[in-house]
Amino acid sequence: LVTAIDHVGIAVADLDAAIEFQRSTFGLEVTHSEINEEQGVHEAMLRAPGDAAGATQIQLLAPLRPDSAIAKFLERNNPGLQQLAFRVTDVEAASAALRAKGLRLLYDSPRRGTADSRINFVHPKDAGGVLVELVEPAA
Ligand code: MC0
Repeated sequence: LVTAIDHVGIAVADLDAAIEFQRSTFGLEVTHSEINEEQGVHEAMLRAPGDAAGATQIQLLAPLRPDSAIAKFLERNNPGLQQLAFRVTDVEAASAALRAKGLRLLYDSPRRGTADSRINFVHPKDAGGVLVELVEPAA
């Protein structure tokens, strides 16, 4: 089902401060940044300098508004790991396969994720307490 670990998402209050921390402390580099209105996030993707394209990245997620998933997460947990994202080749097929195993998917049909990927999520209560994202990268 899963072809790679696409990224690990960290909820942060201040995106610029978090990028600077990852850069100056661990030497990570920003590869991409965007605002996703539907998800209510301003996000940045970072990678280790020695990694090839397609390697697992770190995603920093800052809230755009108080009613967003990230704002709610920060209120409840403070900054920290918010999600684990698995890469798949077909997000609809992967979601259907997981539904057939009795797992709850958050969306009936995929939504738009980073860089025009198509995404869905497995409810954390059905995935060992971890919010699992399924990512089908843009063609
Ligand atoms: C909530 N829970 C979590 C969790 N969020 N557990 C692990 N990891 C998380 N991130 C737990 C709560 O503590 C609670 O446990 C239980 O799940 C259900 O909580 P709830 O009150 O019913 O639900 P909410 O309101 O906390 O929402 C959780 C939910 C939400 C996962 C449904 O965050 C959501 O819709 N997430 C999907 C969208 C998202 O995360 N967007 C931001 C990233 P107890 O034990 O207290 O019952 S956007 C993104 O990722 C895009 C840009 C991309 O990568 O392409």
